[in-house]
Amino acid sequence: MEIYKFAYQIIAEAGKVIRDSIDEEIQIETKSNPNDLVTNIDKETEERLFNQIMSTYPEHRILGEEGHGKDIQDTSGVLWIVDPIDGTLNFVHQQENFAISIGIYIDGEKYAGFVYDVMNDKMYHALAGKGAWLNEEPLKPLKDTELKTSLISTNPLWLTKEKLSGIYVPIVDNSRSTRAYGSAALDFANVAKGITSAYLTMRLQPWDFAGGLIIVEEVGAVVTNQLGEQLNILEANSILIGNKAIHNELLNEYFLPHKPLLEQIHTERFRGKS
Ligand code: 2AM
Ligand code: CA
Ligand code: CA
Ligand code: CA
Repeated sequence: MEIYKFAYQIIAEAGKVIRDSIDEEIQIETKSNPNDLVTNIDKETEERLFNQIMSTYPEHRILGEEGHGKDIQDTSGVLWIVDPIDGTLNFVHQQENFAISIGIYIDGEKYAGFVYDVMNDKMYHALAGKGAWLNEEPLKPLKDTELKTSLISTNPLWLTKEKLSGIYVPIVDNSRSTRAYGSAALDFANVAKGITSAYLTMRLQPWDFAGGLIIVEEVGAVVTNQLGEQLNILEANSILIGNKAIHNELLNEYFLPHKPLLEQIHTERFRGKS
């Protein structure tokens, strides 16, 4: 079976398993800090996807948030980048507004992206160069917008940071309004759908953006870090996505004027690290 159809099917099935068990008690553990949670469902979903991919395509490789492929250093062959639950805090507190996110890359080239809004049964998916869809419906090319008449999304945490507030506060202030959805993958899907015009955040991991990146690019969004640089799918980075006009406005009028600070932050946080 074509990899794309296979991926679609196992993601939809994994989502159904989560929906069917949504009222069951979950086991919650903390990771790096008291607000960084992981549940048995995050782990079981990654395990299920891993086992299905491996039994059908033993030669493929999988990088997942919850443990698989942490030693992967290169993009050769078919690489699946998996976030079994993106928006774990929403999953724990709301039992909705979370997604399964998968990006598939072949020898480092974009192949297919999936963001599955599990509780709403909305599958955002894209085949690189062929288009992007929400379930069966093609997503339309994005229209240009400007910040002052746009809804954007970010994580409010960045407004509380002393150095970064100088960059983030004017953006939030000059937007029509700012949203915080709590799932990076759904933030990408929302930009792809055109219901927000831009999404910006200081730090995402490869599994947060690998699927969404392919979907938004298919509808004409520009995807870079906050210095205007390309993302590397094996490295954490800052994120700036949006339709062409708002991406240009945000990059040139709000981020690049702070280039020395941003360079320093990127060097400290990301460069030379994986
Ligand atoms: P998660 O739910 O898969 O952990 C919340 O604003 C968004 O940021 C979610 O997509 C969440 O993914 C992600 N996130 C949470 N902690 C993060 C971290 N330390 N680095 C990068 N992304 C993170
Ligand atoms: Ca997590
Ligand atoms: Ca995530
Ligand atoms: Ca996750």
